[in-house]
Amino acid sequence: MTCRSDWTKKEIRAIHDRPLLDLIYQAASVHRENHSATQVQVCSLISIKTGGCPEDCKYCPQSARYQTNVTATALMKEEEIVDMAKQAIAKGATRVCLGAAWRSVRDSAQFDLVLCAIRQITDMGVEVCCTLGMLTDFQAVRLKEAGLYAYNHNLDTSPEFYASITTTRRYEDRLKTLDVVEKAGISVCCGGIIGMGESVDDRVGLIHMLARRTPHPESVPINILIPVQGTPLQERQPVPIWDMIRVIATARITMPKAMVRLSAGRLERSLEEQALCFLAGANSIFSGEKLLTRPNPDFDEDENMLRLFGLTPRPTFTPIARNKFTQLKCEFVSCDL
Ligand code: SAM
Ligand code: DTB
Ligand code: SF4
Repeated sequence: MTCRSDWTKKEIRAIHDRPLLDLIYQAASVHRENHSATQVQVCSLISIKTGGCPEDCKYCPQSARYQTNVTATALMKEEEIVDMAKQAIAKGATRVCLGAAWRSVRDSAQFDLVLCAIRQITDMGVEVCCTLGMLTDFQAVRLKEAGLYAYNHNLDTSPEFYASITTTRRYEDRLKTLDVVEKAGISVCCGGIIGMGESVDDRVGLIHMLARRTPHPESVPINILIPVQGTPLQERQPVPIWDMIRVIATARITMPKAMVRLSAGRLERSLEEQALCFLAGANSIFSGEKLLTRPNPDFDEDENMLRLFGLTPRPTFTPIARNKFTQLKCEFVSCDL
């Protein structure tokens, strides 16, 4: 199947609104044509710098503007990051995502430390992803040279609804960072959240923005809002699982080759509900008892779930062999910051 980037909103809305079981059937068919339907990528998140973020994303417990139970911490030490990654890999993660509550990356000893951690984790033979906020071209090139496989930077919702969620940056800033990432040859991981009070048109609008990119993002995380006490979205009621299934299936049909990641919000969902999400085309999860700050199913729970469904963890995309240039760079920059 060829990947289209000329989707109209009307076409995407028509897919989204199909009779539910018909939609799931179509998404499952597209999934099987483009992926091994028995493999699920198991990713692990490490919050390397938690809280104290100057941005005002209304869903986020890490924004310094809201009184949540998150305590702002300094950037973790390199050895700690690498140790946590080792533990996650030992438990079966094949992709490790490092998250920092930064508005943007600053060229500093802190960034050098992150680069060194990326090099070391890449050497363990897994895909390394990170999400550090906005980037310059040069920073993206340095991340690529360090071996970074992917960069996560979500559009979160439609361009129209975005300003109701975040006011400290514009949608265009997000799009610009995605272009910077792509230009540096780093795989794009970009998705959104459902359950923030957006309309169906906003969900379609988000998928439209993603599915019109050439190429499509290689990874599309779909988060269900975790309403966090102290954030402006604390009172949001959970969305019905059918809404999540429609969004996953629509992402799968419009972006057939993407990894569609069932991200935040799984802890509150039953096995039956998660099984339907996999059937509708999700083929990746975050495992481990913590996301960035919120609880999540642990590795053992997920291993049991995958076994029950007859699914197996997907091997990594990356070659284990280390890039010579990366090696030279790592020796050049001190890793004992
Ligand atoms: N600061 C970086 C940024 O904004 O790109 C990276 C970290 S941010 C926490 C990564 C993503 O996590 C957000 O774009 C959002 O989609 C998701 N997220 C954060 N808080 C969430 C919540 N309470 N419920 C669901 N998803 C959430
Ligand atoms: C993504 O889309 N979801 C992950 C990852 N990318 C970085 C983060 C989810 C965070 C959930 C809220 C928390 O743990 O603080
Ligand atoms: Fe900061 Fe990212 Fe949270 Fe927004 S989503 S407040 S940028 S950590």
